[in-house]
Amino acid sequence: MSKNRCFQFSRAITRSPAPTVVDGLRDGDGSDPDFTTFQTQHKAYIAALEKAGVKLTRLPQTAKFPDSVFIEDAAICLQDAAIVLRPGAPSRFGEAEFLRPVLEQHFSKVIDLPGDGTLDGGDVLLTNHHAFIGLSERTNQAGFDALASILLQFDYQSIKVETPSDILHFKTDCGLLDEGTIFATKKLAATGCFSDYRVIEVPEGEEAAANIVRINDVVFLSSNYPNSKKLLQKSGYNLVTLDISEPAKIDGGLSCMSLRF
Ligand code: CIR
Repeated sequence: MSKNRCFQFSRAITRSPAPTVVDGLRDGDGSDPDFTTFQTQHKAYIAALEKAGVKLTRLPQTAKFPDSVFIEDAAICLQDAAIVLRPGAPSRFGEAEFLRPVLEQHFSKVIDLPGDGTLDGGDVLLTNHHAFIGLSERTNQAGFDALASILLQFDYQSIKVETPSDILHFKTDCGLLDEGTIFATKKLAATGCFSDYRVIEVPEGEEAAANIVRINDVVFLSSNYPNSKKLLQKSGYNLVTLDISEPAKIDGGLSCMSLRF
């Protein structure tokens, strides 16, 4: 096991947005993303991944699944194995099976989530030894049980968290900064789930900045959150800021647009 399997990555998988992304699921009735701007922002995200040192597998757009650009929700990639999930939203259910052949090209072991529970990758935060798994509208107890038993084989102890009900995914409100530090909203930190970790709280009013992603030496942060930027820079992190205004219109963040391993 490498020392920091939670953020040292050599590869990543992404999927290009399809024009149907404008029909992506969202909480509430916010405006549709602009497809052209979405594409531009996705390209910048891809360039940043490559600059961070990962070799990319870029999958083509899939009009059939409007939310498939948010590839993180369909699978979990570990060092030696991938887990095909069962996303909790009916329109996203087929994304996981659709991704399976690609995972088979990269991993000798591809495991299907057993049982009939549902679980979105956005509800799972991996550290070196723990898997925080948030119960949410998408992830249920059966999904938690199934994933926790698989992850145990790979030396992850799972920690179940009741995600506060107005948060879509567990990772909507947190992200890993380093092996011992988590950036989290006050609301999520208040659940007490991160008691074994140092928590840097997202500045008040900038909760949407919480979904950061650490890749090798850099931390991706959404642009337009100046207080978060200042705080993380002061704390010694090397930041890359990315404009994700269009994914954000359909509740997408930085972590969900790639699978890293
Ligand atoms: C959805 O509601 O499923 C998508 N529109 C957004 C998914 C974002 N995924 C994530 O944060 N892991």
